[in-house]
Amino acid sequence: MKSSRLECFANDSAVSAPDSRFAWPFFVDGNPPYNFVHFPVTSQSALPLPDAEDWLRRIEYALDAATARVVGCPQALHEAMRYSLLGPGKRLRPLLVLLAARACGGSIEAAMPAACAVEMVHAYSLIHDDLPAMDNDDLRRGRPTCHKVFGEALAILAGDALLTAAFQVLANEVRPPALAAECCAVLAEAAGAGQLVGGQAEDIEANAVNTIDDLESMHSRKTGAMIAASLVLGAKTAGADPPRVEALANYGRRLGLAFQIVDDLLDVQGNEAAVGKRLQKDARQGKRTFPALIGVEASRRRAEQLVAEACAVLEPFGSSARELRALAGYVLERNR
Ligand code: GRG
Repeated sequence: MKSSRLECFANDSAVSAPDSRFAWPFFVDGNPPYNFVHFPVTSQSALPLPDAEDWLRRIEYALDAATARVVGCPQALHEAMRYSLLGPGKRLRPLLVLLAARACGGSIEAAMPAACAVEMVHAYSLIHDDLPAMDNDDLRRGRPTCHKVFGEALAILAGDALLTAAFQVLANEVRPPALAAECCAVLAEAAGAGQLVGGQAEDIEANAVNTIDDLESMHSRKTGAMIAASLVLGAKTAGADPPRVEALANYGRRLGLAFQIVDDLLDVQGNEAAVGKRLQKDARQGKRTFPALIGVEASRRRAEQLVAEACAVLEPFGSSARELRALAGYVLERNR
């Protein structure tokens, strides 16, 4: 029997490494850094992408490799970081990084450090959001939350470490260094006090959100900014020109808001086993949400409108953005 708390995703069958187009970060000093562990991706097959499993496996592999060894890291902290980072999430943000890079003619290999970085920041934000001082949740991605497994103090530190690791990956792995610095600045802005953290602060502040405009503004920062930043990072690693970067940011802002509206709808209408977290919490806490403010039907129409606008922005990209269009449809239809 395995003794590690990570046993829930360990799978002993070795799977060969993806092809050589995708080198980073599999080799350290010329050697594979660890025995490849294949994290299950079958539950994600609802993604409307050709080769969805292949995209996701590459992301899982890179996330695993990027955190396989952290020199000096105590074992319990390492396990807590990997428990949350490698748990069965949808990987929407890293996928957006890679698809944006593809839409701009870039390579997956060059975009992968940024894909890992956004998922690290996202995992940190989920750990901290679940803490007793914030949303006080016991279930995330269908499993006990990080603080329920590792304790509150270690969960806080695991979040801190993942946030820091995100910038380390960008700084070390994005080339050339000027582009790495630019990517750090993009991610810092999206994750910082004006966007993700600021949006979260507003969300927990009593009476900060009263109108639909307040709600859209708060969620644009809390949810939308990281989604838009994912697209910007993918575009930048592909060397896209400023109009293309801005078009993808625009797509991301609309998609991010639609994603949040669907999140609110899932809280009302979703299936807890599929969504993997406690539902009906918003209503119980009297939170301002899209369905609470404008009703279920109007919320769905608003999400559909945002997705249509997001897809319209992709017009200049032609067929190279077909996966991004498909992903926008998935955001509307998702059940988790
Ligand atoms: C603690 C700074 C800080 C921020 C927390 C992420 C977040 C901000 C709160 C999570 C609460 C929440 C339900 C937000 C709505 C949208 C959202 C970010 C959902 C979670 O993202 P998914 O659905 O999760 O992409 P997976 O698990 O699939 O990665």
